[in-house]
Amino acid sequence: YTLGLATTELALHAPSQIASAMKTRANQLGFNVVISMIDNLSLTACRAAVNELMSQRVDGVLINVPLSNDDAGAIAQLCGNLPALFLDVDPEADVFKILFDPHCGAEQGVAHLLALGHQQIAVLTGPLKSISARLRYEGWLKTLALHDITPCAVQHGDWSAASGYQQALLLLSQPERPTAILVANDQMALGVLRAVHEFGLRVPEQISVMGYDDTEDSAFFFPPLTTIKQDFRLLGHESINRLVEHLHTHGDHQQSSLLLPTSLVERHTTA
Ligand code: IPT
Repeated sequence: YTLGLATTELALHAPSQIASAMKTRANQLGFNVVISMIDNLSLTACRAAVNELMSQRVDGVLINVPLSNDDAGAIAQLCGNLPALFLDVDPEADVFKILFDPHCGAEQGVAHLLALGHQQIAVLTGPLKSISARLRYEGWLKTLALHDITPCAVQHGDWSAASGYQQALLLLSQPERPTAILVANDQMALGVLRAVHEFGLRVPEQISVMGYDDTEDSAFFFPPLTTIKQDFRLLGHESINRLVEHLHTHGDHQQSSLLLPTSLVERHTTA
């Protein structure tokens, strides 16, 4: 078999580590994976990527592109009989999917900060065009609201370290300084750490920083990043297994979706 991966920007750490894990698992099973990368977050770009894979006659596709329920439906329709497994959709989306539970991850990050006694919590979300960024943000707000807390400041980044740096400068310039910042991914947290250091603040003594992803390098940030782990190796492994199983059974089995858990990795940016 040849499998196709339609993916969002591979310059980002998470999608590249996911693609790498998929390649590794596919190789073990003797399959090839061809990749088509979208250049902007739009349904048009995703359609183009899937069309490119179909023209290469792949036997199944993996779609790691953030899609709303309607857009996921449109892509599933475009795929027709070709098996398509989605990796970045709403857990409620009515498609064949494998996802990390966004509610679980958001809840774990907030719970950790609350347990440490934080009340002045700022949030830095991912790009709101991304369904996962929206779900993490909603999960944070919901969990904070259960404790009668609203974020003391909110900014939106684009997943990059540069945006984390820029948005953190804004968060830190507000009159009411947060004692903790919830960040929607580790790359932005990297930029946040630089901004915090430039403000002369000590992490974690004066301000805590919570990441999300636990990508390969996060244990080597300074200080080592406390974060919510999404096990990308497991995701890559399971997604290939599921898609291949689906091909073998000719889709006879009900397409069973999988929701993977996240976990808190406590390092040294929270106190
Ligand atoms: C998600 C990452 O958590 C985030 O850091 C960013 O890289 C994003 O991907 C890019 O789309 S993981 C995804 C499987 C929800």
